[in-house]
Amino acid sequence: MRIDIISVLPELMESPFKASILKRAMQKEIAEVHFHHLREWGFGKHRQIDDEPYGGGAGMVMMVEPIDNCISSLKAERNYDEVIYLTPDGETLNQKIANTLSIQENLIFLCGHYKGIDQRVRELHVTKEISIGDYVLTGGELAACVLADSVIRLIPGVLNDEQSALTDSFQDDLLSPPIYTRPEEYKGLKVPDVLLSGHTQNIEDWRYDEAVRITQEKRPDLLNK
Ligand code: 6GU
Repeated sequence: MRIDIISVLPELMESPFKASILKRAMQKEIAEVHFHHLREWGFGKHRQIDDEPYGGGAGMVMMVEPIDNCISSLKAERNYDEVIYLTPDGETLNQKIANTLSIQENLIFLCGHYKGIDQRVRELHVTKEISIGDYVLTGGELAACVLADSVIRLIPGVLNDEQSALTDSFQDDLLSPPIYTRPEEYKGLKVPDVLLSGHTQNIEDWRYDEAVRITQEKRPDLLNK
């Protein structure tokens, strides 16, 4: 998978791809992430990329032409499955969206800033709008990292069997059951006997029952879906 991320602040997004599982995905060439500094497509000496809104009002608007030129230059190189605009008014990211995107080949992520982008960028290029939740961030960059992480880890070969995404919370609309490691007892708190029993079926049943109980307690909305 190739992800091209367009932003005015690409430096905000470098470290998540330089550690742990995402780093390994890059090294194994299962995923590649390319950053594009929108300023390089800006106008004039100041590389202008935003301007005042028609009709007045507070805040600046990201201009259509630099973004159009940047996206068009990428599209001239390869076909893209989706052009995703990260915006608080997009569809809220969930595991199903991540699953769907994880089987795509080429994606563009466009990070919004200021008051947002000129509407004509949406009309010309954007095929999907995604938000990561009902709160406002200063820009789409952190959301782009969250989206990229949720998608890249699902690509076959990124996680090993032990990390398998199939047992993730949300993959079956259940939260994960409690987990324990050594020691068997700590400050009077004991690991449940069943986990020490070696009885595979009982362990599996216990984990499922606990997952249902915890989901009922914390996120009953998931059970009612
Ligand atoms: Cl994608 N962008 C911004 N600026 N704020 C957000 C968001 C995105 N998702 C949730 N809040």
